[in-house]
Amino acid sequence: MDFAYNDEQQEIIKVVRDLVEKEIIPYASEMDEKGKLHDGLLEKLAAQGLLGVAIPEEYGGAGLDAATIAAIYEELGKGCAGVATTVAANALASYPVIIAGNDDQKTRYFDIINQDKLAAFALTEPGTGSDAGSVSTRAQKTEDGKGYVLNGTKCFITNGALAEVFVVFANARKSGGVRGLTAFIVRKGAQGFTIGKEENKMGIRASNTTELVFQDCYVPMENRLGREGQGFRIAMNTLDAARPFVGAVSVGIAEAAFRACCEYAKVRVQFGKPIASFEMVQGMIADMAMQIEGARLLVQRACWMKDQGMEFSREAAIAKCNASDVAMNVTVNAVQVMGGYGYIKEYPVEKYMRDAKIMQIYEGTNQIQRLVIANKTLY
Ligand code: COS
Repeated sequence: MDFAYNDEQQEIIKVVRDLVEKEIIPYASEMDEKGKLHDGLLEKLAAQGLLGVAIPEEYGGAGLDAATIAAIYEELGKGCAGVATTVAANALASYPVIIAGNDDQKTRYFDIINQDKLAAFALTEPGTGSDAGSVSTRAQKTEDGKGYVLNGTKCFITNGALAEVFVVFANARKSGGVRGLTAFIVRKGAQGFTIGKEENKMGIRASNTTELVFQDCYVPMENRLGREGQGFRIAMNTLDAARPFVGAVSVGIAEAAFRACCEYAKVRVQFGKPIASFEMVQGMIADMAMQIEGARLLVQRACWMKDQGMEFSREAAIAKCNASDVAMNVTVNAVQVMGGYGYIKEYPVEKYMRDAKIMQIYEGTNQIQRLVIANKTLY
């Protein structure tokens, strides 16, 4: 067992940490306020290869293992979870193609991302959240059998208005159900495909979240990923792969909030002493430290299992669920330690608290994670 990052991982972490310190932290509050990325930031993230971390090397990506990707996302999470979400959505949208794409699809799709473009994963709909199999966007095969026509609306899609390319899940069976779910690659600007309303969110405000609307949108057969009806399995495998990364961003948020409140506790004097010297505050600090260390290890274990080629969907759910609960708990307590100063926007911890909340919701609510964990444990 080895708990240390190797030299290459340490080098990558250092590069990302520098980028976070110079290009993200100084603008995090402004991005949160404005609800968008700082001008030029995307290009800087792309220049470091951060949009293609999951893309295999033979297709021009970094081909990093999951453990290294998680370490990168933790660093980004420390800086701004909205930025981390934007970048991580590219990995989320890369996995369906890694899992089910043929050589031609991989070449075409990854070429787009390698040109510093964003991608998006479109599963969720207004009526389809936890029950992922209930997708009502319809994919009707054309009479000549050469393609499909998509009709329906997706919602809460990260990078919706920014992405150049999308993986869209639609049902090829009129009767619906998980066995009809099918995955498609759709390009921005495809006829019949428009970007709907942009959401005004509580947290991760630097990231872009929109609806996607498909009205008689034609998708050629060569853009279907895998077989008709294979979409549910592709979506589940993708979410398994991506969930530890939500855990990693959560650890980053928790770590940033933890550091901020520790620094504050050491200089905030009440009753003639720094509040860090009070045992009730120390108890909170110790609990936060234990939770963060544990969460990081569980994230890294899930990634390690994936990298070893082991079955890891239970561990992915554990990593995501635990780390996001930790992030919520730690950020709430960081605000508590900082009192009134924690509650105002002059300090970053209230943002961490807002950002942490979505980690318990997206890529499968923590109720769904617990369901997966219980089912995989019991049966
Ligand atoms: N990997 C591979 N296959 C999986 C799988 C996984 N992780 N989870 C389920 N499957 C397979 C099952 O084996 C089953 O296949 P068979 O019918 O051949 O046996 C099929 O998929 C249906 O599985 P199940 O009956 O368990 O599906 P449910 O409809 O009950 O849904 C949950 C299962 C709830 C786990 C799933 O819908 C889910 O993950 N929901 C959350 C969705 C989500 O994360 N949304 C976030 C938005 S996208 S960012």
